[in-house]
Amino acid sequence: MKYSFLVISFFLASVANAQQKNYAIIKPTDSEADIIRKAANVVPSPRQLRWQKLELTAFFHFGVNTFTNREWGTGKEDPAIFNPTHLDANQWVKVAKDAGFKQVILTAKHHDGFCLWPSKYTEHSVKNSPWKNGKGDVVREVADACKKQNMGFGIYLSPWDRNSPLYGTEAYNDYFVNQLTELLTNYGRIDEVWFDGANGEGPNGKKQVYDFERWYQLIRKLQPSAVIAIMGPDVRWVGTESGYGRETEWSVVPADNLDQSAIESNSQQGIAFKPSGDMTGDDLGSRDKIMKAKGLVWYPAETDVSIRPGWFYHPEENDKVKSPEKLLDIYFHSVGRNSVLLMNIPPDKEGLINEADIKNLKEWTKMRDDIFKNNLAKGAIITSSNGISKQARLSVGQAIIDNSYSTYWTTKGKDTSAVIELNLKKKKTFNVLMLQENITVGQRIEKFELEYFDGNEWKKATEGTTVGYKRLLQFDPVTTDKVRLKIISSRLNPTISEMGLYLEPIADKK
Ligand code: FUL
Repeated sequence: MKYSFLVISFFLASVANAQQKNYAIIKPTDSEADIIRKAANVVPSPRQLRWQKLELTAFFHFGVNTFTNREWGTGKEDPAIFNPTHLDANQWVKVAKDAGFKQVILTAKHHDGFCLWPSKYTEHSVKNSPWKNGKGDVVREVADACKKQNMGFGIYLSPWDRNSPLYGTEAYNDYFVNQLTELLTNYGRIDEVWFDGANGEGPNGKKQVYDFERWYQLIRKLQPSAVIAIMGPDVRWVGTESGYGRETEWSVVPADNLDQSAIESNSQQGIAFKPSGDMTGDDLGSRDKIMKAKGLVWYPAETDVSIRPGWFYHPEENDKVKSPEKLLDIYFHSVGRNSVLLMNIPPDKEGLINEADIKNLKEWTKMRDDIFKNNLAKGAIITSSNGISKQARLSVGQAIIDNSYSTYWTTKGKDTSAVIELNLKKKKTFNVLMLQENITVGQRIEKFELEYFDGNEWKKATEGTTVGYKRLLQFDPVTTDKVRLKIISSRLNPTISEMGLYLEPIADKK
């Protein structure tokens, strides 16, 4: 067999990317091939790409509920109950950083309306609490800790407010804009704004019609690099709070409300409205779904889950912190299923992350380190009959095991299937496969298989559907000196940025 290593300058690839956008409008006259081509060329906006690469983000649910031992506050709490004795935001951020998280999100205001910063627009805030004699600002402390420790910082601002007397009237939207403005202008860079979907009744029994469009525009203006999550245009809720994402997870999904006029004119080739349509079913982006679409958007999944049964700290849950094994399983089924994992680690009444959580986070981190420190594909001789490397000076093989996301393998011509063979040079045992597509080109792979040579014949080790930013698969251990990745189908040319083979030590179950 002849292998050809065609090397193409990276420059050409970046020129192609410049024309790609995070949406595509489908015309009634588009053929099946047109729709597939459009779907394969939808790419993340720069803010979405930065967010996707974080992989792990941490949630801090903290507020009056921490002191009342509730999950949803009433809005009638006395601010005097908010009194953490040892609040240390640097400890929160360090715990998260040590566990591999790259960004944190703080509940600046939950449904009770209590603000963790001294907002000018309400009395229901830290300014009327005994904590630091009413001079404290939790948002400031967490923002500063993130800056100091080089971590991303995001805010959760609950649209539902059970305290504000304005809730249920148009004036509440102004109130919300005022609070958002405080948060987006006084604390440096904000990387994520998280809007929850809850829309209950306020103190006057009325529900609010939220003016999301106005809030999105404000965020784009004041913090253009922030992603707006869940009730927003950039990041989609995966659809469950279990920590387990979809097996087949497309970041490109149909949107019913794509309209050229609603598309951002300024930057990032992105949309500025929340895509509508089915965002919680089992199949969001298959060929069948996209064929019926009016438009397509890059709308990636975020998997939120709490390390404890509740979102807020409750002392009686100290022995119910998820085990390191459970956290690892969640990691494989969230980050490993083309999603960002947003894990909640709620600080306790003292204002510290509890020892019980720290212990399990540490063990979980060690387990991940033990698995992923040693890529057994490293040093392999890699060949693919129809492959090319999209980076000058790199061979096809080097591009997928060089630990650099931007260098990648793809196919020549118009090939949508391919085989990449790895000669490991000596027998190795592994039971985890890691694959990454280069999503700056698009998400394309629809079906793949990993095979190993057992000395006589090729056998299947594992198989999967979508890859996206990252796919992890666990399987029964195999020992071999040769494996091949078969890309069986793809929307246009597939890409692989990185590939890994790892050995997950199987726990002694005795
Ligand atoms: C939910 C809220 O009601 C919970 O309290 C929590 O904040 C979770 C992340 O979102 O909808």
